[in-house]
Amino acid sequence: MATAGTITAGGSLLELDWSDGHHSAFHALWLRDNCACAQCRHTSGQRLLDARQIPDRPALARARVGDRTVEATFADGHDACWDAAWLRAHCYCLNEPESSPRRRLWDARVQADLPRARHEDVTAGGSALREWLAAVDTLGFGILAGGPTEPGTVTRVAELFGFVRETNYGRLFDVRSVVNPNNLAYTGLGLGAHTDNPYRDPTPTLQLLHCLSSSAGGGENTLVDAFRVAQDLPREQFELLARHPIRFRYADEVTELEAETPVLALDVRGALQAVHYNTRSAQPFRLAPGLVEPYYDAYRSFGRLLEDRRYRIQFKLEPGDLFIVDNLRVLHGRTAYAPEAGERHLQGCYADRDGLRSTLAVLCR
Ligand code: OGA
Ligand code: NM2
Ligand code: ZN
Ligand code: ZN
Repeated sequence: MATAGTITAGGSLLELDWSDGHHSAFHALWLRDNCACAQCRHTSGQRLLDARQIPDRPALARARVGDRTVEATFADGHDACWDAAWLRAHCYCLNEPESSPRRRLWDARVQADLPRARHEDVTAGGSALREWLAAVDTLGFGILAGGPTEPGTVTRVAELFGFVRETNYGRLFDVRSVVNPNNLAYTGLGLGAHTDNPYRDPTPTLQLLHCLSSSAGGGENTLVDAFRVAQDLPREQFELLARHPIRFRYADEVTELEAETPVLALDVRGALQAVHYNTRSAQPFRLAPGLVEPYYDAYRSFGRLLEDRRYRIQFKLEPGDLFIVDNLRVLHGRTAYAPEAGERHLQGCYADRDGLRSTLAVLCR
């Protein structure tokens, strides 16, 4: 791996050449902070050394570069060591290509190749579970077909990979038409593409919906990759939706939830991180007068694209079928149905992405 090493800059840098032709320069300070010796790292992999204990500008006195390990002695006498492959993998020089995100954006054409698996295969675990979770991670949704119609199945599926996120709607909730609904989900009305619970902080990152019965006509589900749609927004409209937070709210007799977030939330690098879109719970916009019209233009053009046939997919859940979505990326909706003309009963629950990714990583070991 490492073919040569030289201490430079008065002991403050270690330059390494690698067998893949790459050249790295590690700061002595960084190396000391990441020393893998038994004094600095616990066998669990957790750090014993605290960056506050390191001298401000440690200097390297000597280095020995081996094929598998790199060792060095610091001027204060500390003998340090690192795994060579670990150092190569953690090189922080800026000419390295950014690791490509696992995310794969999609549009309506994904209908021809849905991330769909059989319920019994995935619940058996192993490679079928791994492949399905990997698809959910990259595409932001997945379908499990042909499962049982037993109530409570939805939380058992969440427990295959993570933990149920309990909310004011319960550990699981029944989605069917009821008298005096506290949420439009509990009617036969169509629901435009939306993310759930944007009024919650933090918003649940996964939602699962499982079909117990669906004899009523209509009530088909729609999904759209809002990250894909956001790519096609004119730049000024994208910026308006990213720079101005709006508020979402939900209230009933025992609950009053409110959260503020932009429709398009960006990370510190300026890349899209999360979408929050729910016309039912969005609160009146508070915008500078000069922004009211431009903001509405952007909000409505994004909302219209979310329903555009070019981007969205539509399917009918049969009893036993289930889908999961990344609730900060893939929006879900349903077409209207007539509650008098048959039964439609879904059960849903929330869960979180970190648990799913953890299970996926363990299955990939
Ligand atoms: C929901 C929802 C869709 C459906 O309950 O949040 O979006 O198919 N339901 O009923
Ligand atoms: N339900 C189905 O987030 C929302 O308000 C959508 C959620 C009520 C749990 C509906
Ligand atoms: Zn050490
Ligand atoms: Zn919903």
